[in-house]
Order: sequence, then C-alpha cells, then structure tokens
Amino acid sequence: MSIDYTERIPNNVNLAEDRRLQRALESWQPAFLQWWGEMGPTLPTQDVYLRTAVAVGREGWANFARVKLPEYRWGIFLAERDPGRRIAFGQHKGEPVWQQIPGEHRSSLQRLIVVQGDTEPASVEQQRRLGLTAPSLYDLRNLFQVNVEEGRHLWAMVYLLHAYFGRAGRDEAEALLLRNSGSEDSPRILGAFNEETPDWLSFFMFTYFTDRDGKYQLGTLKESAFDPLSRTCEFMLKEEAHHMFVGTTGVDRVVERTAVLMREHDTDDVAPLGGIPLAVIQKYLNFHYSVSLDLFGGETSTNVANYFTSGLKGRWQEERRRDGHVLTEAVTAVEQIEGDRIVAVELPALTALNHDLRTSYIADCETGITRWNRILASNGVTGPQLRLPHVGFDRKVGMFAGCHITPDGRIVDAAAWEARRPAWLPTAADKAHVESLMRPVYEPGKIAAWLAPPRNGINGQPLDYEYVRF
Ligand code: BYC
Repeated sequence: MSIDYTERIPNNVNLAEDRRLQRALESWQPAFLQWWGEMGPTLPTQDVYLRTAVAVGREGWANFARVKLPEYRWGIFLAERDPGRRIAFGQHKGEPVWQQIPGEHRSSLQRLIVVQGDTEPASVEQQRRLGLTAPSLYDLRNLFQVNVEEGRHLWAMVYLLHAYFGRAGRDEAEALLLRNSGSEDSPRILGAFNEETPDWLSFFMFTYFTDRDGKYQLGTLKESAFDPLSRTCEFMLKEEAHHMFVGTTGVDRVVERTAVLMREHDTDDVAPLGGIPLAVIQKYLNFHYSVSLDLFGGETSTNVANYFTSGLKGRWQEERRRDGHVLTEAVTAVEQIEGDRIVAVELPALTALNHDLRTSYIADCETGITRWNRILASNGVTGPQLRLPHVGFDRKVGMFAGCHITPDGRIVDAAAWEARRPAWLPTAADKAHVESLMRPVYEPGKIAAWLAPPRNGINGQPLDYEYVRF
C-alpha cells in the first residue's frame, strides 16, 4: 500500500476511518511542530535532499527529493500485518499476537513505549546545533535525515499512546514534548540522552554506539506480543540502518584522515596538522560506548524477566534462537565483582536478559573496531589500535556503577582511577581541540580537513551535489 501524502497526517493505519483518533493526533501535531521549531535544527535552510517513506514493502519504500525542512511530512507507518503471527516466547508462546492490550499489561507496555518515545526527540535536541558546523553538505544532509526520522519515530510511539492508552496515553504524548535533553527540571528519562552532542566526532560516535542501542532495543520490541508495537518497530529499524551507517562511515572517515596524517608526517601528534589524534578518538569512543552500555539497564532485572515472561519484550532475534523460548530453567554466565576481581557467575537467564541483549550489542560494536583498525593498518599505522574499553569502565547503571574499573578491566581505587581519567576520557583540552576544528564547509563537493571524504554520495548522487541549499 502506497502512502497518501495529501492527508494531513500521512499514514498506513487507516486514520481517516477513526475520526476520534485522527482528531486527537491532529491536535498533537501543532505541539510537535512547535517543538520542532524550538528544539529542532537551528540552521536555517532553503531545502534539503531527503528521503521520505512512501511505502513499507520490501522494495522502493523511500522517495528522495528536495524538501523544505519545516514542511517535512512526518507520518505513521507500520510494517505490514502478518495475520498468522503468533507469540514466539514466554508464557503465552504459541498464542495469537494481541491487537489490543490485555489490561494487566497496560502500565508496563506504556512505560516501555514512553521510554522508547522519549529517546527520539531527545536525540534531535542533542543535535540541534550541529548544523552550524557540518564538515560538508553531504554530512549536513545526513544530520537532517537522521533528525527528521527521529522525529518520525516519536510519531510512531505517539500513535501507539493515542491509539491504545486512552487519556493516560494522550497525557504521556504531551509530556514527551515537555521533557528536554539536559534540562535541570524535566530531563529526558535515560542518561545518555541528557549528554551533549556538541561536535561532529561526538555525533558520529553517538550514531555508532547510541543508535546501535536503539537497534537492539527496537529489535526486542519488534518481538513483542503486542502486534502494533512489533510492526511499528519493524519499520523503524529499516530507517535506523541509515543512522548507524552515518556513524560507522563517519568514524571511518575520521580514522582514515588521522591515519593518513600520521603516516605522511610520521607522528602521533596530528593535532597541529588539523587532525584528531588517535588517542582522542579512543577517548571519545570510551565515553560514548560506556554511556550507551548504561542504556541496557541493570545486568539483572526483574522488570525484564517479567517483560519476557508476559510477552511484552523478546530477545534479540528471538525466533532464530534454538531453545524453548521460555527460559524458566536456563542459566547464563554474568560478570560480577567479587572482592577485587571480576568473575563470571551463573544466574537465571530470565533475570539476566538485559545482559543477554548487551552481549549481542557488544559483539556488534566490535565489528566497528575491527574495520577502524583495518583502516589504520591499511594506512601503515602499526602502533596502538582502537579498542572497546572493559564493560565495567565508567558505568553509572548496573553492577559496575560506582566501581573504579580501568579500560583494561582492572579494579583500582578511586584516587588511582581519577588520576588516570585524563588518559581515558576526553579532557577540556581534547574537547577544545575538536571544537576548534568544527568550522562549517558548505561549498558543494568541499570537505573539512579533519576527515576523509565519503566513498559515495547519497542515492547515487555525486559528491559535489548540492545536498542542502540555503
Ligand atoms: N538511565 O530494572 P532495570 C534509541 C531505570 S535508544 C536512567 O535494570 P529495565 C535511540 C529503569 O527505567 C533505545 N534510568 O531496568 C538511539 C528502571 O526504572 P523504574 C531506547 C535507567 O527496566 C539514538 C530502573 O532504572 N529504548 O532508540 O530492566 C537516537 C531499574 O533498572 C537507565 C529503550 O530503552 C538509564 N540508562 O531496563 C534515538 C527500550 N537504565 O522502571 C533513539 C525501552 C535503567 O524502576 N526501555 N534505568 O522506574 C526498556 O526496555 C527498559 O526500560 C530499559 C531498562 C532497557 C531502559
């Protein structure tokens, strides 16, 4: 089914047939647009070369065109319904999925949807000033693409709140526009979404590590017995892939430029040459990886055990797993601190599901490390390489919170840890150097000197295409 863009809210959920819901969403729409105007991108533009979803099928789901940003059409798109779909896990395994929410699961599902929904506008807020310093029109366009789609993901969650949670859902939808990233009085719900994204190295790290958490969390919600949530997340994942591409290739290009400068000048200190030293890249990586690990919640959680058992939230690629999908008997190994050592202990798999998801996420993060080190090697850089810090490093959530663990996984005392902090996490001087490189480059085909050019343009366009017009 192709989507009708003459409707006020483009959708594939037959909104026109549910006048009450349509009216409720139409009354939320001006508040969204006002929020976008106040908290969205600050850089004024004439138009941007953007993709917009036009269908949800496998092929040809998106259309590319020049769009005036404030006129972007945010819509509600769910993946197609599979009428035979059954619950794949937990105590209701094998039963048909739910089209309505069983009363006993209302509050848990609402909580999950609100937490997910809260992250989407948060990231737009975090990124709002990046348009002032983009390293090229290509990158600027990618930033706006990510921003409009995060805005659409907010719509996705607001649709569910309005359609299935009555008055309470409408109140939560309103509140999603009232909390703000980094606000003293009403911050965003999860820690990483109150951090700043002040520069483009942070943006690439964020889209690599934090958007990747999004991929895994959406992957678990895609398994949900609540079918509308599952279908919403399935389509969101499709859009999300580009966001991670921006992160992966963004870090690729920074690493490549640094490696070229290191080789050409035979030095690690590429800062005076206008590059970002490898050690600084590593520190940014350490920071973004650790705050993203916090997004998985505690290693053990009765919340997550209940979500799984009742069918609200599955595991990553639940249906591909070769077990009973119930987990009442299963155990799994989880790292824990015992005295001055970190050891693996066996715990019930059900309560360790946040840990299970985080384990898949970490393996995925490793693929970035491998590719960046390959870029270093192919440029003849043979010294220290990039790596993921230990899972316990600099954590604020879970069993490692409050512990002092080094990037290589040693437990040390607070003083020793603090003394080494400048070697592990970005210092004021590191941030000032990165900041000094953030100068906008808005001539078609031109690119800032601190990163390599992209390999390809967007949607087959050349690199010197005017991706954004002012
Ligand atoms: N900060 O039992 P626990 C994305 C709370 S990113 C602050 O371990 P649970 C995106 C927790 O809520 C994906 N608080 O938690 C990326 C709980 O509070 P209550 C976002 C935290 O429930 C880039 C308490 O601590 N999606 O899409 O097992 C750009 C006890 O914790 C944090 C989701 O997260 C934290 N980091 O798991 C744009 C999916 N961590 O309930 C978008 C929905 C935990 O006792 N959310 N707490 O008051 C969930 O599945 C779960 O709520 C969590 C936590 C995985 C977040």
